[in-house]
Amino acid sequence: MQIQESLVPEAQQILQANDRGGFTVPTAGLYPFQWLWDAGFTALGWMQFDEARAWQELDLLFQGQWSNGMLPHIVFHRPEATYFPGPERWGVARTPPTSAITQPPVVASVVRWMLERARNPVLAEEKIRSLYPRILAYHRWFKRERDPHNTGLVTVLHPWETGADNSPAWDEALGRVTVDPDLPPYTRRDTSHVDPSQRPHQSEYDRFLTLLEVYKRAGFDQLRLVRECPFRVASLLIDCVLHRANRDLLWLSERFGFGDEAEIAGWLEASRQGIESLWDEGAGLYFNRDLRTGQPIRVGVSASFLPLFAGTASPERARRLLGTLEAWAGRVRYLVPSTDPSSPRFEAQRYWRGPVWAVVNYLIALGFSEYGYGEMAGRIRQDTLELCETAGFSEYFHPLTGQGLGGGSFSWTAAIYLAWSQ
Ligand code: 9WN
Repeated sequence: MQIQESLVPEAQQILQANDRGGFTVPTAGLYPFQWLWDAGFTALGWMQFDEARAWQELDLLFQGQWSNGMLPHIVFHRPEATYFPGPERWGVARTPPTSAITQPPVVASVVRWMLERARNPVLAEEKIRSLYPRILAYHRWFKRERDPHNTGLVTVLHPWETGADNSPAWDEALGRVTVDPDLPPYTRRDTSHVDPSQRPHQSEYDRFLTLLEVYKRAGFDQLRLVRECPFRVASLLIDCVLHRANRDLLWLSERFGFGDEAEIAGWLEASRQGIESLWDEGAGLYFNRDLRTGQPIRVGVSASFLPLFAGTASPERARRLLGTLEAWAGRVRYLVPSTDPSSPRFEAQRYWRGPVWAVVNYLIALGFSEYGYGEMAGRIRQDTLELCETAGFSEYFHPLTGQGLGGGSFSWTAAIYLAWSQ
């Protein structure tokens, strides 16, 4: 399908309007700070028309990096009252303040894609030389503090870390978190910006906020939380994105002679086995895992296809995944719904329980394309572009009607449009 050229300037204008002087907010009001994986995709969008600004996005993201290497999921560069929970509730004493959890670690892959697209390779190399040690420290943190027993799978401590906050995959694991009877009172802000039918339930928010109190009581001690946190899952979104990011980090290490290849190759061998242990032969899909019970979480979600993006799946498993997605395609108009549309838990307009997300589509399409399934990759790309062209640059989209949902003028949706327009 031909790109409507007119939307390229509009997508660029969205990034410019959401620019707060070096970092880009996902959308004004609803999300007024810098988010980790949003920043990665947004940098890729900036790369299409302003390379210096693209690299700056990552520089500002790393202003939030902790001394132990952790890259937090939100950097609160400046105070804003339109979002909850803000820096006061997180209680992290550093400048700039941040949250205390992470998000899908897309940065190393984004850096590689930016280098491959760079028209100014001198600037790219200069930036990569400064970013590389910080990304390596971040990935070492994952290994040291979130996979201390070298299982090959990261322990995820909050649904927000997965990026897919209210996915039905987390229902039971989150349901087992007892709401803190002394939970300090709070007022949600998200439902003042977006129709509540498109957002998580109150019972989920009470548990999201309870987990913050758990971390604070533990002094943010990761090794303790990996043992004791009441919410502990293995998330395909985190594990597959991290695996791919480590492949790209290894590639950067080789290319620039940083010399870390052996260490990274060791991580990759463990995570390849970890991810492949999540395969379910009967379902023809990968499932997330509940790490408190050790049991697979048997609900198909869009992340179930990400071992293609990681590159860990065998050709046979890739073929099965294609068949599974073709079956899903028979039930929706637009790919890829965030939850299996035949699942009783599928909700077409509720956030991560059904809607289509452009960034996840980008990763899944790349995966299919790299396994030789160009037709499916093209279908996913075309659906995404069509959604933007008919509904605008929404946060997410209704998989049956194409209606735009959640926040509007959304940075990462515009960025994916730009990245796919070249
Ligand atoms: C919590 C910013 C973020 C995305 C997440 C998405 C949503 C936040 C929220 O918005 O999460 O991190 O408050 O709902 O789920 O993937 O990074 O766009």
